[in-house]
Amino acid sequence: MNKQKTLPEDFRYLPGRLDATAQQDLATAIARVIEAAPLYRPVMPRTGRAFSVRMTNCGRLGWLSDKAGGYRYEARHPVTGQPWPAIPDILLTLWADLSHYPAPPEACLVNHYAPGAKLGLHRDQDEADMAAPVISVSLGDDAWFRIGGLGRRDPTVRLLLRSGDVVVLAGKSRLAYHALDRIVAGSASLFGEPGRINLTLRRVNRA
Ligand code: MD3
Ligand code: FE
Repeated sequence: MNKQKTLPEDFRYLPGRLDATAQQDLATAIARVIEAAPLYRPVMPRTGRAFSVRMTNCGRLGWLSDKAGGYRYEARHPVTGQPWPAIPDILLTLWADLSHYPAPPEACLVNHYAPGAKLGLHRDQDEADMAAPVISVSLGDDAWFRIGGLGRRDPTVRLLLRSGDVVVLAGKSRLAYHALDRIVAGSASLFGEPGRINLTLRRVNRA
């Protein structure tokens, strides 16, 4: 008997969905997003402990977390107080092609992993509309990702996410526990420096 886990149902892994040119165009568009809405380091509710990942957003709504208010979506950047910049067209097209959802994404969370950064095991459950998928796009260095089931202690399966890979979390995989264990610093040359950016397209409210 083995407890080898398989990927959850309704989890779509699309390796190399974006070619080198599309990755470069998207990296340029995200650099502009970061100029308007600088990366910042969120802190966890109650403990005030800082995330190792830096974050920002584009779209009407952005995900954030702080000590007093906890996890939530807000229309403005917590440091600049400005509305988030628009979601780049490349990402809107990707959502239209892959989401099977009748409305555009409201939020795009931008996660930046410097060498050593990680994201612990969690579920994404701050959205009111669980019928919409989450779509993830990886850029830059390779990263070891882990996904399990609906229970925190369910077995997990490891996947190396590489630049240009797209993952669609729909249906039964939408509430699966997952983690980003580590990046493989220096494995890609897209940014001219070590690091990884992950973009997650999200629907927050019901369409
Ligand atoms: C599975 N991001 O932002 S992307 C997150 O690489 C997050 O930055 C990781 O987990 C990263 O919440 C993983 C793949 C991913 C994204 C969302 C999911 C997997 C997911 C939502 C539900 C289940
Ligand atoms: Fe997540």
